[in-house]
Amino acid sequence: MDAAIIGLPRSGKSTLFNAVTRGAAQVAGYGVRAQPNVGVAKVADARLDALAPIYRPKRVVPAEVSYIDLPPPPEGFGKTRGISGEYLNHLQRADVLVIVVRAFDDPAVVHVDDSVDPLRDADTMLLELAFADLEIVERRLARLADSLKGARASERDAVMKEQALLARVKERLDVGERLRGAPFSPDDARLLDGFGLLTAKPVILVVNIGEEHLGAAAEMTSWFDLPMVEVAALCGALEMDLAQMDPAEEAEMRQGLGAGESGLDRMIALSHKAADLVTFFTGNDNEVCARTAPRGTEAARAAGRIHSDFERGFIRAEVIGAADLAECGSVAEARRRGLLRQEGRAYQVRDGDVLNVLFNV
Ligand SMILES: Nc1nc2c(ncn2[C@@H]2O[C@H](COP(=O)(O)OP(=O)(O)OP(=O)(O)O)[C@@H](O)[C@H]2O)c(=O)[nH]1
Ligand SMILES: [Mg+2]
Repeated sequence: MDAAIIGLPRSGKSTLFNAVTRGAAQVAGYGVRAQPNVGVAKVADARLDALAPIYRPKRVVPAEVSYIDLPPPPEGFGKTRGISGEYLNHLQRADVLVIVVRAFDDPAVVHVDDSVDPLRDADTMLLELAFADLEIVERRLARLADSLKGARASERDAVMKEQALLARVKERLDVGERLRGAPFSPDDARLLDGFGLLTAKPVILVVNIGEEHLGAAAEMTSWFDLPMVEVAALCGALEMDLAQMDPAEEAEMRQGLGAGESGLDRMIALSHKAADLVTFFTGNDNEVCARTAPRGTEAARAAGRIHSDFERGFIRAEVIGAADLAECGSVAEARRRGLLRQEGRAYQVRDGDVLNVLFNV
């Protein structure tokens, strides 16, 4: 799964990127950098931790989210066509958009709009996404109008249907509504998928707060009443420092600071949730893995994500909920209690399933 981190200049994108990926991207860049930063974050999952003692594996492998940290586009935001070209391509490729807004006070860090106002900045960024979509839709509508001129009667129907759909899309965008959650028929949704519209993507808003506001993080998330947007508040600078420490030291620091549950873990979990993935687990004495698949994925296909042989030679899967297995303490005990379900290739994998794939190639 790919998430793109975007936001106004100096909102803390690279800081957040370093925190989630435990990376060392350049912070306090000046907005102009040739290459985006790319890295991977591990998804913390208590269920995976609970499964480890059952298999006593050599490795415990968490699910991952790929993050790309994009420098603001050279044209800047706040005007139409801010998002275009290569920048647009990056955003179109992402499964989830993470918008960082600045809420920390620091006179040494200049804000592009001269004042700290996370609500305004969130609106600015969401508006930019809508502008980018309007561009795409209007360009396509112009092309369709052209193609209608020389079209044969047999082609006109399809063109006019697309025109009508895009007109509906434009109407929504014009009144400031995003496409995420819009009631389109499956056929229309499929057609729209091909356009890579940004407001159709899940959005996570990260409110980058100062250390002094850590106690009010939960309250600050409630300021943002944005439909279909998940909000997480965290202190980017602090999370970046914590990410460089070893786990024990980090836990101690968190406790001392009252930083509580990691805003970062919450953000990564939200990225995951927003993309509507289910997490399932596999285990043996070599490794215990958390893996992801789009909701509704059938068992054989999910098994193919583990190894292509598993899909080709899929016979059936033994399935048990991770919590049930952890409670049993061993696979043998789960079997004894009759808790292992036998599921066929069309079984839709559920969040939290532990899968043992039986296959034959
Ligand atoms: N006090 C404070 N400063 C922060 C925080 N997060 C980021 N900063 C500072 O803000 C400045 C910009 O941070 P970056 O992470 O480089 O921001 P960016 O959005 O990647 O910036 P550009 O890539 O230039 O657009 C740096 O000086 C950071 O140290 C924070 O939570 N608290
Ligand atoms: Mg940066």
